[in-house]
Amino acid sequence: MTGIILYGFDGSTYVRTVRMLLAEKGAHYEQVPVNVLKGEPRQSEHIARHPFGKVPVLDHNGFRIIEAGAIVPYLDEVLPGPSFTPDSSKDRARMRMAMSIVDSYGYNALIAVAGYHLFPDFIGGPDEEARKHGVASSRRVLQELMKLRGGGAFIAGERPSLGDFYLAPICFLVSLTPDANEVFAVDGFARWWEQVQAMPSYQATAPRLS
Ligand SMILES: N[C@@H](CCC(=O)N[C@@H](CS)C(=O)NCC(=O)O)C(=O)O
Repeated sequence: MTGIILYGFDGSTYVRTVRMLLAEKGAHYEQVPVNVLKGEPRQSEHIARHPFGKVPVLDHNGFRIIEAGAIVPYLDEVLPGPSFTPDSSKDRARMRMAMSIVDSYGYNALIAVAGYHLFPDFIGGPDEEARKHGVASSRRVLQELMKLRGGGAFIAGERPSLGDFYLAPICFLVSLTPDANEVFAVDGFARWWEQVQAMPSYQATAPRLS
């Protein structure tokens, strides 16, 4: 028994990042499906876990961790199985750049596109200008992420890393939209996306969106 509780529903991209890693590690865990689209992260029960009202939250044998950028490196270190942190300093830097770029510039851009088509109410109603801006910003983010790769199959080398687990779930949501072709028409993206979609951990964590 690993003593892991993951708070957050399957539709959350950051929760899927954690789930992909847990799947790769073959770890058993309990999941409490705090639903973002129903506003559940902002209810007092969850604010007690995460004061900024976000998922994922992780509990490991009573040790509480918030923020995906802390959760996934922790799990990668403490769980047995293959490591998803590259051995070389340059590839580790690539992985960390990717995680930070997704956090700082990628998530909002890509979620503006996904949200416009898939959950407009959650992003304050469909806003055509915001969608167009989101498409342009998403392309810029994907261009930079594909450029920082050192020629490997994945973002930080020939094996998947935490950087790929950060980017893949949000790309999945965009892939369901009519803007996918335009957003994904970026040098190097098709090869990366093909490799990611073939990963069992990606396939095993596909959310059922109703
Ligand atoms: N900085 C946070 C971001 C997590 C995040 O944005 N989660 C989204 C779901 S993918 C969320 O909880 N949104 C709830 C809300 O904004 O109301 C992390 O790295 O964990």
